[in-house]
Amino acid sequence: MIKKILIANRGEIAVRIIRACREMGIKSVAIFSEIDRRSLHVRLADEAYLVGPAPATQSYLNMDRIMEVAKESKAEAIHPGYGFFAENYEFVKRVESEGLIFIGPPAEAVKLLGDKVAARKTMRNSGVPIVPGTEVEIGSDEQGDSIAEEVGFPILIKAVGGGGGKGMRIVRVKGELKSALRAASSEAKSAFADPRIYIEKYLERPRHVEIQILADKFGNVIHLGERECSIQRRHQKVVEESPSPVVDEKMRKAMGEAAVTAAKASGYVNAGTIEFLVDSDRKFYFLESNTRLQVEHPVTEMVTGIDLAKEQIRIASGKKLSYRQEEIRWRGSAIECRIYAEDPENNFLPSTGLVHSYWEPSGPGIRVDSGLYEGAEVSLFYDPLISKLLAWGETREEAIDRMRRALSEYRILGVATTIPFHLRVMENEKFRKGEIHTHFIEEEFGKDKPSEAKDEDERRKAVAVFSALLDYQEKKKIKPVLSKARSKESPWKIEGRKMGLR
Ligand code: MV4
Repeated sequence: MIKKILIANRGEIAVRIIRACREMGIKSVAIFSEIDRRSLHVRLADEAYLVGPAPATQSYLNMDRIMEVAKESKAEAIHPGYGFFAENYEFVKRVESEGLIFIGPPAEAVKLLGDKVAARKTMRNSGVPIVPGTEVEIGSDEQGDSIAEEVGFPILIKAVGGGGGKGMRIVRVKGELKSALRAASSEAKSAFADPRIYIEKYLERPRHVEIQILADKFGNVIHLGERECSIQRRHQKVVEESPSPVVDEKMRKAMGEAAVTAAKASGYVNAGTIEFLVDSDRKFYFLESNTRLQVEHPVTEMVTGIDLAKEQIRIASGKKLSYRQEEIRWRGSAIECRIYAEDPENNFLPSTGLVHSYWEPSGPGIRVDSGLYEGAEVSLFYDPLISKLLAWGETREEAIDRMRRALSEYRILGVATTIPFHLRVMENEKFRKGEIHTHFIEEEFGKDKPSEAKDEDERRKAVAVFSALLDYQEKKKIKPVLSKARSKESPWKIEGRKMGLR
């Protein structure tokens, strides 16, 4: 077994991996930037090394420095978490060539699946259903024309090097095709340094359902069922759950088998995800794959009881899978709310500042994966995802009720968060019925939100301001606000002056 792992990441995912290491008796090495000195991942790791200034390009994306730390700390393996170097072919190559273990798939699988056209080809050849479209990049306007005719409008132009929604263009009529092909290609060139584009049939309001897989180095591949990820806003996932309200046992088996085939066809090893689009007839099509541990992996952990981070480390150490497919059992329902430091009242504008008070929810069925603590600083340097709140229940209804309860207990003061928005999703009639798709948020919350929800936001804000004040008084040992009520001046004004606000 690997004895020491460098975690090339920060925040909640670094904490998650350090926890797995600690449980397995493996030493953990954290890296941190100048503004992350006091972070939770630094405090929890066995060792921690400064890698550079706050901007990620100079710290968490500084390949030379990270390799240097790996050598210096005598780590045998590197876990990339998600984002940063997690799906970077050059990084995986470098790690492999320096004789270290990359905790993830082999470089060649990262390369193959990162090329969307090559991935589609691989899937088609092995019988995994793909969205109708091309398995070649578009070479000319004429070729684009004939393919679009064949596929039928509307079509979607995608970037070969893309993914995650960047550089896509919907074309509904033939007349718009030529200029769309041009625009998409130049966008792809500047975004991914790769101008190649291809065409797919555009599916209206599909669901996004993905399958978690595990593959060891001996060719054993199993799936751990699905995650429903349709609730997203501008290609940023907001809520994920397992099981999906549309997937039954038969469909899970069919999708799971397709995902296992996809993994085998691409020489996949370690934990991975195969994404599918599901249409209104519940037909599913391969979309793309994610060659990493995903943000939403805990919903699968909660329904299967399998620790995915630990399983990744075992696989990378050369162990066989701990489970056979027949041993996988799913129990109950799990939901994740991704809490972002963004202001839902202000068009989800990123919010920054000092987290001056922090109370996490707990109790039955609740899990919090976060790097937050009182005194933490939320900056614009990194991803705005600050916490993942998960709820498990015997039924989907119980999971939703627990999630509402936990969201209402959660207090993060000092930065605006998406907690109030999540409460509105949990209370939404269509969400509760499981009637969700990839355009759910724009359709349900695009317009003015209902006034009741507004009142609840106001109430929560007032509670937040008041508890911040009480908290401040307690720390400074000053007299309570309310004892000032006799004064002619507003108590808020007096307290404000004391706090130096004036
Ligand atoms: C699609 C699609 C409809 N038809 N492909 C967006 C992210 C990228 N990974 C693929 N995406 C889509 N591809 C076809 N042929 C709709 C989307 C899409 C989407 C997919 C998954 C989750 C959220 C989405 C939101 C908007 C569009």
